[in-house]
Amino acid sequence: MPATSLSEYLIEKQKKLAHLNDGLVSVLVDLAEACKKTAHAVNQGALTHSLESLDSINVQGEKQQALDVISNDIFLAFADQNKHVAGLVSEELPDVYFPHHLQSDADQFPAQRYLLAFDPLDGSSNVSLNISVGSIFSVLPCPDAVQQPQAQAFLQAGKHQVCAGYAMYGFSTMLVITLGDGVDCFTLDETTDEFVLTSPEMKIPQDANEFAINMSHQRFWEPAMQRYVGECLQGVEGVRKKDFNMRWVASMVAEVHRILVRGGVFMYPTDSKIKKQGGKLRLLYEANPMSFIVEQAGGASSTAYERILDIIPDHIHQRVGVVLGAKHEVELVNAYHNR
Ligand code: AHM
Ligand code: MG
Repeated sequence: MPATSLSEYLIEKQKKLAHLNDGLVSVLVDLAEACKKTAHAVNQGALTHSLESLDSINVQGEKQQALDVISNDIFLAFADQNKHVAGLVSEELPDVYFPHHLQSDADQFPAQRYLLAFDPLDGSSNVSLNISVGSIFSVLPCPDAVQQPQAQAFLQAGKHQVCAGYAMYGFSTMLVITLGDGVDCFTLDETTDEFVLTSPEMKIPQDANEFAINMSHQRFWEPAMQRYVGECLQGVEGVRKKDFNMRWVASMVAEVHRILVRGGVFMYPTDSKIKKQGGKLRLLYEANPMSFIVEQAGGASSTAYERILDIIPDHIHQRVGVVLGAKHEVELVNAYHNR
């Protein structure tokens, strides 16, 4: 059977999904192009001196890497020329960004308009180590018929996303997307510069024997999280009656991809150290898109207390605790926390 390209896939999906209009297709095609360009920048690595840290600090209070800025500029450039993008928020920008096309063509905007939220380079503390990093994106409907939707327009629960995805820059560049109709994975064929469908209909098994958490924060965890991980560590002799493996890449894209490929559960819970800020991971462009993907693959996603996709955000850079992956494991974590 001939390989299915991303464009062929989208034509087929348009026949099936009412919400997949030409505007949304063009946004998704541009996001895929931005991911290709970012992959190229990441692959060039030390050759272009892009693996260095900068002196600048982003809105999150984190030191920026040169590649954080390069990848952010790549995504902005694509949004600047796509009339279906009404505004965006990025991990690297303090406020809502309005694409240039809005300024140049003030009176005309199309009916099909979307809001983008993205992390242009997630896991960027890994770039100097040549460990996989990725880009994460979320597409929301634009609720207002106003030219420049303000931050309030982005404060929609994640269940309203019309599309979410990530690209992983690893041995090969992969693009994983959901349009609310399952999860499909594409691999970039560098000989044709096209994304080709390689793993359709990815599914996460409901049970797991692998967990991912940064164990160095153990002393700050809530008792319920101590209990859950403690029971995993007891192994076959303990209450869970099975051995668990553990992984921590410190790159959420790589962790979620592993869970889609071979199952497991990923946790970055809130704890006594980061409670004030709500957690480590950002709701709009990390937790929400990954939760949409995981749920569409048959998994579950919560803060350890509530479903992430139900949360109505307070502000665009809100942070939350994240527990996602195998449904039965997430349910167990929730049960321990909600007791
Ligand atoms: P980033 O967006 O600044 O890269 O931060 C998010 C990353 C996630 O990819 C990963 O799960 C987590 O931070 C790792 O954090 P830690 O270094 O605390 O283990
Ligand atoms: Mg990130």
